Amino acid sequence: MSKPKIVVTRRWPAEVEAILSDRFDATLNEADTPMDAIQLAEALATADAVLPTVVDRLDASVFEAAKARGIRARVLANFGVGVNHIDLSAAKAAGLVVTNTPGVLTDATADIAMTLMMMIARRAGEGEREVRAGRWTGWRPTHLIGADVAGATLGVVGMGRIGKAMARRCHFGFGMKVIFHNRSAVADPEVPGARQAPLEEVLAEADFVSLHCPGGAENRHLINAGRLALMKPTAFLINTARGDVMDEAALVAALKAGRIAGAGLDVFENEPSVHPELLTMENVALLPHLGSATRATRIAMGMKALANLEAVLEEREPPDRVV
Ligand code: 8YV
Repeated sequence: MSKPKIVVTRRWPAEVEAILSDRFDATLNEADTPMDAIQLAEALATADAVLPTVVDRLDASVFEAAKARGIRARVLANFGVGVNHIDLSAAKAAGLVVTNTPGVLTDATADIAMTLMMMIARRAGEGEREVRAGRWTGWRPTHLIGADVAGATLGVVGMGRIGKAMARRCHFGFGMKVIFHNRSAVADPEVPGARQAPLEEVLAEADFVSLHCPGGAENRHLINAGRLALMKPTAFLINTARGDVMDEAALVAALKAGRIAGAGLDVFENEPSVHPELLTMENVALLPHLGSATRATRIAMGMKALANLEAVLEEREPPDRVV
């Protein structure tokens, strides 16, 4: 019996690619270049499964183009938890199961949110740039004074797995208070004293607001000019969720006007481009979407996608079905 045909849209960890090549007739992306809409439609029309990542824009037109040729694929086993790059209703209508990889990237992503929080609170990027540029003139009492995290209030927007992991780190590790917003009631926030509140209240009270809600239409520009205006001028915004959750132009305007103190960003509205004014701001820390970028996490993500893919192709219910 011939092996099922799969298309892996980007390079995956070598350990996982080896398993995929062994078990499937796998087309790997040796050059690791992003696939365009035509290539994605071709993959859906010719393979039994497609394994995309966040950079593959699987919108309705891609499914239409594939349908015109006849869709062969039965599953989109996404490498990652966020699926806002996939038009889920178009995928479902095209007869595809969509799966993701929740759970395995929780700690790695919360760690990057922590990294950004510390970078912006203690002006680490600014200080590092100064040292590297040979501009450091020596210690002085008023040099690069930052903000304390101990005793400060963390505001979590989206108290799912990653939001809770961030809250635990901040509370148990750094002695921070936690207030959070979540669209449904959270029975166990896993942090003593953590209080669920409307978004506006969280924004107004927090010293560090950290975004952990899904991207996509429902949360597009959730953090807009009006909501940024609710934050304290001394408060910082951290985004490790999705770029479209915040209005990047409104964020730039708020930073320029000093309406908030700074921002730590791992995700952007139009990755990999970053609003040019953000690049010039010292009170902003910028990372290239590193949330899940640890070796063990990326392998675990690949193995989870593999388990989902195999389940669908073997006509079992996949562990992480999205639609
Ligand atoms: C991934 C992420 O690296 O899982 C997610 O939603 O944002 C990242 O951790 C990326 O999405 C891979 O597709």
